[in-house]
Amino acid sequence: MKLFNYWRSSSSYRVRLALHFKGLPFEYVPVSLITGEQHAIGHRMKSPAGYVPVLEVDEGGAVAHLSQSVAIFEYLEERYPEKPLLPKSPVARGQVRALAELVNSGIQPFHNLSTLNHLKSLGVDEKKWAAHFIDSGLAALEKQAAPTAGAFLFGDTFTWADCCLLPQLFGARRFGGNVDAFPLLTRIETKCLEQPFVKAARPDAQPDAQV
Ligand SMILES: N[C@@H](CCC(=O)N[C@@H](CS)C(=O)NCC(=O)O)C(=O)O
Repeated sequence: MKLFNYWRSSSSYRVRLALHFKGLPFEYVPVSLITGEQHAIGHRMKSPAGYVPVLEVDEGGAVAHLSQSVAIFEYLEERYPEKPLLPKSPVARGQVRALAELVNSGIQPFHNLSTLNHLKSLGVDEKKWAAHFIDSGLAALEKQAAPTAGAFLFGDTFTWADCCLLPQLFGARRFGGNVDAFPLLTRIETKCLEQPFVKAARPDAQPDAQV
């Protein structure tokens, strides 16, 4: 598998977490969002929206390009079920998916690069906009996770919810968010960061990192 991604992109970080958790080898292909490589024709053929991550998979010679981190989670879960990132019961699976979607569709799109660039062009203070949605989204996540959290965001094993949490807190700090306001989320982040597979997926450990 090849992962077209960018070290600081939160959706890319989510997929790296899933791949490293499952112990799946992959080739890291950097796509710089700073120099605009996501808009190059070659990349647009893989992701017409011009987004990372894109996972290239080769199923017996049939090459496919999967975009959207949660759709990639689904593929990895079905294709490599041995180390699951979802619990067993249908209700628990729904709850984990809901936590992941709170981040995926309820927070990240509001601070995506193209969203912020467009807001800026309209004269909106894009940093205030981003901070608002990050803070309100994390507040909702803290509340929604509380009844079912354990050592991790859902129960006592690492799930898709954690794959979304870590990059979102990383992004929140980038945008100056006050993550200390969310003690449950930061407690779980500390636990996650102790895991060796998480260390390998972190933005600062990637070959294109500029830290
Ligand atoms: N919902 C998508 C989001 C993909 C996405 O928004 N990627 C961002 C980086 S995190 C991107 O490529 N942005 C480039 C741009 O906006 O120009 C996912 O989960 O993969």
